[in-house]
Amino acid sequence: MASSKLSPSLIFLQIIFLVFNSANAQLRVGFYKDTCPKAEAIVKKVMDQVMKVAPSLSGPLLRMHFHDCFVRGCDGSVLLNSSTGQAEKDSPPNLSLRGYQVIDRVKTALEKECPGVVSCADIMAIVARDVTVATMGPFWEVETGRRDGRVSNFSEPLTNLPPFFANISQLISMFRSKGLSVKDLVVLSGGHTIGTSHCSSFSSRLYNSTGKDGTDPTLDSEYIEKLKNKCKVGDQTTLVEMDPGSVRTFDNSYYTLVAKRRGLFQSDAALLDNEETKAYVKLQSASTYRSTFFKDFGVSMINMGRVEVLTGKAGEIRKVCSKVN
Ligand code: HEM
Ligand SMILES: *[C@@H]1O[C@H](CO)[C@@H](O)[C@H](O)[C@H]1NC(C)=O
Ligand SMILES: *[C@@H]1O[C@H](CO)[C@@H](O)[C@H](O)[C@H]1NC(C)=O
Ligand SMILES: *[C@@H]1O[C@H](CO)[C@@H](O)[C@H](O)[C@H]1NC(C)=O
Ligand SMILES: *[C@@H]1O[C@H](CO)[C@@H](O)[C@H](O)[C@H]1NC(C)=O
Ligand SMILES: CC(=O)N[C@H]1CO[C@H](CO)[C@@H](O)[C@@H]1O
Repeated sequence: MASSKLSPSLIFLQIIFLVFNSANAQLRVGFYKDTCPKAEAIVKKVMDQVMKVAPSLSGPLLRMHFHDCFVRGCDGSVLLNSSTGQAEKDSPPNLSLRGYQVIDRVKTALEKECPGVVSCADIMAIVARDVTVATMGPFWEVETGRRDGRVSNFSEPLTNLPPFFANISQLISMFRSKGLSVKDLVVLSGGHTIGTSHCSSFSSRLYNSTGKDGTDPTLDSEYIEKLKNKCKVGDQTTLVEMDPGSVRTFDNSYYTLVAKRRGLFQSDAALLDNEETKAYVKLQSASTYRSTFFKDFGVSMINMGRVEVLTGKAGEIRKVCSKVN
């Protein structure tokens, strides 16, 4: 008797719970399990092809997810085009962002299989994981369920992305403002184990700093000579490997470099100016056993992938990643 009286109210409660729950929709692993079960396999298939012919896109594609997440959250806004040159992608910090066509290619493949289902923001999160794996880095389960934003603003990257000359307090506070910890900062900086940089991102450390002959006293002097050979004053185009010798291998040698004062950017060197980040650099540089960094990187990438996301009914699922619907 009691149960038959109770069940309508239980159903009512359940409906309330469902409504409440979808309004507070969360990212989760396997979000597309029912709506596009092959989504991740399709991304991987395209990425396997891309990595075969253009392995140098691994760095730019990992970086792209970071740039997306730090500006308006991971909402795909970094991909939007502007006819008047006023989009995020037109802003100076984007300078070396490349690989937009790869995202378009993945999107086209997904639209064929399940039109209007998989967001561009999720594609970037999955691609960032896949390029990490392709460079022999760690695998992690990517949470999905992000939706795409409709706004892209030229000036926001300048205020939201940490600049290469950021000091440790700026780095910590910019990460904190995205809900990311000091540990996330030092772990995610390890992404600089792959990829390249333009001379212009560090040449002030060679020619226009506070030490002898304008060099940066926090940068190894032998390394400065090597870098000066590659980057002459005012060079805006030359690319330099950030982790020389293993630029296409995701490993912990970034920390060995930073510990030896061979981190390329001021922001890399700054990790030695805080007890917690310095301890992490030392720990990882001393170990040949890289699994703690690998495991940490997956955790911090998941944390970064949660920054200010649009879920549930917010935003949209773009049909073409460079255009709002
Ligand atoms: C902590 C603050 C960070 C700063 C100040 C910073 C700065 C930079 C700069 C200046 C470049 C070189 C751009 C160029 O001149 O071509 C670069 C490249 C790169 N960054 Fe960062 N970054 C930061 C964090 C991150 C994070 C969190 C990731 C990803 C987890 C990341 C991944 C990369 C990758 C993979 C490249 C190489 C891109 C390529 O090969 O074109 N960075 N970063
Ligand atoms: C968007 O801009 C990129 C270059 O940033 C270009 O390759 C692409 O064709 C543009 N897409 C559209 C739909 O205009
Ligand atoms: C872009 O963002 C800035 C700073 O948040 C704001 O002042 C400006 O109005 C925005 N521009 C557009 C076109 O929305
Ligand atoms: C970091 O840079 C900011 C802004 O330029 C400055 O106000 C601050 O004093 C610097 N902090 C350290 C520890 O150098
Ligand atoms: C050197 O740095 C100063 C400020 O620190 C700047 O005003 C100047 O333009 C820089 N010179 C070059 C050649 O970049
Ligand atoms: C790929 C891309 O859109 N790059 C742009 C980045 O921003 C500069 C201006 O700062 C543009 O000239 C590039 O075209």
